[in-house]
Amino acid sequence: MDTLEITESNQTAYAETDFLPLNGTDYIELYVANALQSAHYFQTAFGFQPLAHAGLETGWRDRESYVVVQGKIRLVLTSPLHGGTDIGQHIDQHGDGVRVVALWVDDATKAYEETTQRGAKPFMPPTREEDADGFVVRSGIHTYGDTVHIFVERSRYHGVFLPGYKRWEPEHRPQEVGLKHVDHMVGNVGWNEMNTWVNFYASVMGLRQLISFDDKDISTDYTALMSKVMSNGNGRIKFPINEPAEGKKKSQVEEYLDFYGGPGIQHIAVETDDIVKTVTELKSRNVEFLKVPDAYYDDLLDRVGQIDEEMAALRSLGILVDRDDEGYLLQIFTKPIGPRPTLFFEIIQRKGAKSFGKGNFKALFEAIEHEQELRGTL
Ligand code: TYF
Ligand code: FE
Repeated sequence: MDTLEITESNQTAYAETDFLPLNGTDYIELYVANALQSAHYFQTAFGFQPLAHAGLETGWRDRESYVVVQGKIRLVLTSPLHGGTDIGQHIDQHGDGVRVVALWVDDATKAYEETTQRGAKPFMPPTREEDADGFVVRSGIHTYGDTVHIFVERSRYHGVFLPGYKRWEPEHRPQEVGLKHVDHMVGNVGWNEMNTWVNFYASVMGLRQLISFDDKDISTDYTALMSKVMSNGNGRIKFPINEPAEGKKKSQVEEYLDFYGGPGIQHIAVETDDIVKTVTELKSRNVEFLKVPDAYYDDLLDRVGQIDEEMAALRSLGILVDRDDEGYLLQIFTKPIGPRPTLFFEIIQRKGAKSFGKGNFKALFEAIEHEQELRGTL
């Protein structure tokens, strides 16, 4: 299988030919039934800080959004204000879920032209929005399912978030938990659709395949999937794409597709530089994580070698460890954050490793199967 590792040396080559330079994730917008309560949850449980609000008070009539922030991660929680909206339709079909993965660019007009010329389905033509704090230009294209990418050009904007939003300053602020930035965002697509979307990200957005593994690597008795990771040249945007594969029982990706009503964002991986502290704090706030069997830790040191963290702490918190050629990583997965077994979060700390925890797939997927069994969806 063809793989292309992005190294220091070919990274420069990309930068020169990059027709779509991406500076990073700008924001992630979720369509949710109750934006106020979702914002409260992300503050109280995950330590996000209140940033901005727009709604009736700011002149919007059909929707309201709360924006929360932690490190460089901005989440926008949006709800409709009456029936019959596209937002309401999205929530009815998918439940609370990610509608927009917004990407920070220097030139949103060029981003739109380059991607639509290469075959992207237009979502929003370049649009200038302004207020007293300056202006932004945003444009957008469709990706898998009902998910869209919005390109955000904000170098001439100095306001709190985007034009039209007001600073949101509630009195009480739960402490941050140490989340720094988005590491990767994974999409689940339909049967045999992985390569279609890999090609989309390559040809339309100029991303390259980072690593790949097939169902022999990652099928356990019941759960099977295939996955390829697409990355941009500077590595700030990493989009693994999963498709279901045949297994003995229902694939976790198929379960997602059934409950989400089609392709969409499966997990958002956020980076911390102290995973033991972050996970301890999240657990004290009742964020629930998948649990691997205790036996996982018995031969952990044999598999990953010497690590800085206390084994006892990792074991008691259920944090997973994997090593690659360049270092190691620590990771843990929340349970789905809503009623449907769809969207969840990953907390990751990288200590040199640039991979995705392949050595953990067996233990992780068995833990997911255990949850599927409890749900009766296997
Ligand atoms: O992003 C990744 O590839 C890892 C592993 O359903 C993973 O976090 C892959 C599929 C999945 C859960 C985790
Ligand atoms: Fe991940």
